[in-house]
Amino acid sequence: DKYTPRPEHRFSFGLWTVGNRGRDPFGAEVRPTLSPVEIVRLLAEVGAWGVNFHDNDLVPIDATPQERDRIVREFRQACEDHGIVVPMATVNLFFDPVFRDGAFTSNDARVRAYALQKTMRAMDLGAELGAKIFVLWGGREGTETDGCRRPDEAIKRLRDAVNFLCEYSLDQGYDYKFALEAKPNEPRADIYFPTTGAYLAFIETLDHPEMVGVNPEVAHETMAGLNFMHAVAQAWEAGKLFHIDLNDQLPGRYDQDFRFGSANPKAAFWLVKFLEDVGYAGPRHFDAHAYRTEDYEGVKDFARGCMRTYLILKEKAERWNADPEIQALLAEIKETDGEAFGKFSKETASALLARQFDRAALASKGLKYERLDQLTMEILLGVR
Ligand code: ASC
Ligand code: MN
Ligand code: MN
Ligand code: MN
Repeated sequence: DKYTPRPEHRFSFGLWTVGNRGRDPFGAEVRPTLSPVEIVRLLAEVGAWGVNFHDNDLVPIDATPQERDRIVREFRQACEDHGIVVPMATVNLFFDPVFRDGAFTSNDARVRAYALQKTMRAMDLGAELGAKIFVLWGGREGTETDGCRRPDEAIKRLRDAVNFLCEYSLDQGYDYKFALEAKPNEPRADIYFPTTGAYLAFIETLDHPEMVGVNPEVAHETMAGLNFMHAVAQAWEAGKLFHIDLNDQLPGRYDQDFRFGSANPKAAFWLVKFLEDVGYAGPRHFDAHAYRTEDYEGVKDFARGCMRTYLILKEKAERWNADPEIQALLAEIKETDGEAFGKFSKETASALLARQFDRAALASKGLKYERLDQLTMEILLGVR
């Protein structure tokens, strides 16, 4: 039907998402391991377009070069057999104990060097499989005690690492776009660069700012108590929305990574509407996982649900854009939305200084946003 995912929707999942085994800080795995090849088969079955991975989702950290080559060969074959592409790759700089106090920002220069080497190898791996986007999520780049280092030192270390990696990508001809992913906390008590906006400011200080953008995640911005769509809009407006991690999250909780749209469907609606209205053409990546209650079939329900909800909300956005009453309200709002002051000149400035404003009149008109929002709700609730 019309909610069936198709390749042009560019829906992707990480190996670690549908492959998530339900382990949490209080309990062990509840689902068996799926091999990368089995995950590719599952993704094809549910109708996804792409698969992404951290280096070690695909190749175990201690694999020999021979094992690596066999794994890559089999994975590539599975992707070809099932028509699944690899749009993005990333590096795991958080799981191994060596990164317990950070990777690129560690105080130990040997750890920083190892993190860089591991990332270069992950870039090699991604490039071999066709990835054009490389995500960096610094899960361990943070602190429990700020006695350990000054945060501005951490910023300098991260800059040195990203600059090095940009040069490596250029030198190898990989043509990567890097996408930096913010998160405020978890697994560290505090993580550096807690929001997408923080990364947007940092990017401008790099040697190759044009190669680096952001990968905002619904859950992460929501954990910080922020409006995710606003963060996405800022990234988009800056030309920096290189990738996106879709999932869902209730504010004030642990990192939930719920099925897309399942916690706050209204926020998900505004997000989908934004992405579709502006014509975002990148991958729609789901960085989420099934509830711990689920078995293999439940994992498929989870994955299908992410994509189906996206497509339902996309249809709702089209309905919103075509709704005559909503359009009439928007036209009313737009009525006095013209140029406010133009470009600065001595003339425009003195004209503006001389202008009289009737504040009371300006403040007296009802804006009908209650009506606008109720119409939105009725579309979302399926009665309009
Ligand atoms: C990533 C990414 C995250 C984390 C997390 C790992 O690469 O985007 O949010 O790693 O999903 O479990
Ligand atoms: Mn998350
Ligand atoms: Mn993520
Ligand atoms: Mn995550």
